[in-house]
Amino acid sequence: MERLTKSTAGVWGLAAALVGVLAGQVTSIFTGPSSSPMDAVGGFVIDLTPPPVKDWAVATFGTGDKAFLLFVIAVAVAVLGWLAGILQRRTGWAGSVLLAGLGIGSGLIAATRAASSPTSLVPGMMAALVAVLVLRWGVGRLRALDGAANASVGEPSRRLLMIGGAGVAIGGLGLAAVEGVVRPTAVGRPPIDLPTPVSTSSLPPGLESEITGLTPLRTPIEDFYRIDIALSVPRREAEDWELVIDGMVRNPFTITFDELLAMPMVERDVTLTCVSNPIGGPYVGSTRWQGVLVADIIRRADPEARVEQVLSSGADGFTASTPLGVMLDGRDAMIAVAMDGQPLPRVHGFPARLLTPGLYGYVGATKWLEKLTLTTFAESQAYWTRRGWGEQGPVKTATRIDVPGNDLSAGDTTIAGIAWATHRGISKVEVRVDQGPWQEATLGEEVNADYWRQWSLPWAATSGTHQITARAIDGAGDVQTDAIQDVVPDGPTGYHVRTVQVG
Ligand SMILES: Nc1nc2c(c(=O)[nH]1)N[C@H]1C(S)=C(S)[C@@H](COP(=O)(O)O)O[C@H]1N2
Ligand SMILES: [Mo]
Repeated sequence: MERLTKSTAGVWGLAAALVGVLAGQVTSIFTGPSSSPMDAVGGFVIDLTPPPVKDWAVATFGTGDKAFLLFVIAVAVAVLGWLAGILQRRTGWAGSVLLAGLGIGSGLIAATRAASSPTSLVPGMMAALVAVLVLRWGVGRLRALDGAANASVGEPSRRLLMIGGAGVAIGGLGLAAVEGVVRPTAVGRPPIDLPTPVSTSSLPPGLESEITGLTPLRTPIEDFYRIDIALSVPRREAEDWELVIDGMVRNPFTITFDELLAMPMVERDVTLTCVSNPIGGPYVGSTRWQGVLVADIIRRADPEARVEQVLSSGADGFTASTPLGVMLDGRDAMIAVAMDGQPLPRVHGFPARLLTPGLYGYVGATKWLEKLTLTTFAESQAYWTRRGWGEQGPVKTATRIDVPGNDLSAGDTTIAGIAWATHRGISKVEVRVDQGPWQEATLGEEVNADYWRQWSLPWAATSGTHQITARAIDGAGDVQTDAIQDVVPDGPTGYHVRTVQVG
């Protein structure tokens, strides 16, 4: 009876690969999250993913796009492991070479990514070593058993298969456990003392107190959307954080977090949204931000006349190019250290991030901020600009209908939602039911031109299917365009239309 069948070898290879990944992930607990083989390879894949595929993933999986990517990588590792087992059985060496190559390859990727150090190589090497040892041991043993022609009548092959299976299961569970241990700590909010806010003015009361289902005027931080290219949340501590200001300046300098906190602070209520937020989508949030004006930092650096943009870099390798004019035109672009009166949560950029009112996040909201380089657009392109997105990203006028839901009964109800045209403000919102006339909605109190505005309109709903359409008019009197445009390359346009069934 042959014990080293093709499938036994395949299962062994798969187990070896997964145990190897597990060893790499565990090692990365000591060498830092950016050295995790899964995250490094994931980040590498994200960087290489063509924009249409990335858009598809975001549209299909939303913020779960990263979990989907990690799943795809895990499946790929399993398949390659299987293959390695079969190769090892046939040749006695090729499977080891394949697994070693995968592990070392992931180490090299980790070591060449932003935020890496030479030790980033270690988890990949460890993964390679463990995977090869497991593969060689298992396949070697089975071969030996096959070689001993009259081996016992017992069933070592089945036992070994079971060991292999257990290895896979333990590997999988271990991986899940490691993720579970490492990740939640990354989303917390380290305790730091913030200077007393300069203004303590409160927001006006929001319409949500009367209209259930309407987006609250201020987004609870735990509900604030998260979009970034970072597979594992960068962990930067306030004590060793530094911001480098360099480029075409007469006075390059570096400041520590304490020095930043000692500078004059401002507090502003600002709406932040993503260029990839589809019409009616969830990637928009509003809160109070506290920080230091970028203009103060720029003035201290003394820029040369040719500077056109500020290229900001985050710890995850992300960069954004913000037009210099926008940072100096009084809109109060800031290096934010707090949102909603609390230190930034890690997922939102702890300890400091950029925030530029009126621009999409990819152009002016770099999280885990590390560097500001004053330069020209020709000299350096930002992360998304290099991938085909617009160089400048002013936020387009948008309106979202929150209520009513899809199913309601005939009678008096309320149509309500939010509208934003950040930095231009919202002067009017109009609503239309089916092909009826545009009706002016009641607006919530204005917070400021950089903040979204709530709106509502009473509606006597009649039975049947209805289409509700909403549009906004910005502070300059410009009506939101109905031309439908996709999110690529500089943000979507078109009206949010909601179809409702009235019973
Ligand atoms: N370091 C870093 N900063 C980043 C990004 C990123 O990928 N990395 N994404 C940007 C994009 S596209 C958006 S929309 C905002 C989202 O900020 P939030 O996650 O705090 O809501 O962050 C911006 N800042
Ligand atoms: Mo974004």
